[in-house]
Amino acid sequence: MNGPVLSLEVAESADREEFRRAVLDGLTSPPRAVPAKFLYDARGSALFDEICELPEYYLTRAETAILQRRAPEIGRRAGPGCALIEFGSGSSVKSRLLIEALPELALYAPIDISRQHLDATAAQLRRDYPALNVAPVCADFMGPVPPIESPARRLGFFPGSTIGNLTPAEATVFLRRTRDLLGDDGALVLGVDLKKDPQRLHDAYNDQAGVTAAFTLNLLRRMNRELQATFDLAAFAHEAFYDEAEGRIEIYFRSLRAQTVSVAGRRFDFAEGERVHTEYSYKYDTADLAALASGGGFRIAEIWTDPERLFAVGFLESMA
Ligand code: AVI
Repeated sequence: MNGPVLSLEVAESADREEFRRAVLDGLTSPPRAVPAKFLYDARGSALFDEICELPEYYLTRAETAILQRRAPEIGRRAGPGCALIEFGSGSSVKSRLLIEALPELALYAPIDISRQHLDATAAQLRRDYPALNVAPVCADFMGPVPPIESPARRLGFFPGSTIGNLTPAEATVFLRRTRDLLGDDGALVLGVDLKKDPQRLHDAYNDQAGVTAAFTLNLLRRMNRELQATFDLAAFAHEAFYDEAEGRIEIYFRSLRAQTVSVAGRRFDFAEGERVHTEYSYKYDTADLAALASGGGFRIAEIWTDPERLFAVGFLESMA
């Protein structure tokens, strides 16, 4: 009777062990880093939702406006009866724009690492679209995804410039795997943040209200709670800047003084000013996007941008 609860507990302890290993590895070998995916515990996900509403964080608004305007064209390009597969679906807010625009949609398969998020989202979508076949897949989209059973043409959806959080090498691996999942006649709707005035980029990751700082420092809170760490949150600061040569935002937490912190029973010394990397957020221009697409096995059929050219949504088709 208590099977599902038990399996959730097993999954939680496996997640915690993965977190423990990643943090210990990341703090032991220089340059120190903790993978970005660990930023998204329940509080981190809620903080990220707040980031999306910030005046400085134009990405979500710009992309939503593009999708609203271009949804009919996406529907025409995709054709009737396709299966929509979303990578890292979260609460599937943007996917609703596509669900409503895709004619005779055969299936919607949101892929997300969080079982709770996935189940809640699927239940809500089934209520809102009773005729829609919702087939959630609980998986890390960066790893192998279990097979999705549907003979329909596949349309992938990877919005939010989440691809920007991957290094170019990781992004290429992701796209190649996605190309295989989508098949020879598949297509991918991909959102990317565009290169622009560095100040505008800087402001988007250093908001006045300090929400992005809270998002970064929440990782320390999570280590304290889940790994019995002793981080003093007041002794570390969020740091984010745009590296123009690399075309990416880099995000770190920085030690404000020399200190020793215990994590999962191990002690780590931090020098004053020492940084631990948490995120990259790569920015693209159209040439970067074309190179990224072709390296991943796709050709660009269309690129749409907003009037200020802040953000781009590409319609990519599988190359044979
Ligand atoms: C999820 N991802 C696309 C965000 C970004 O803009 O790179 C994550 C983020 N980190 C701080 N602010 C936003």
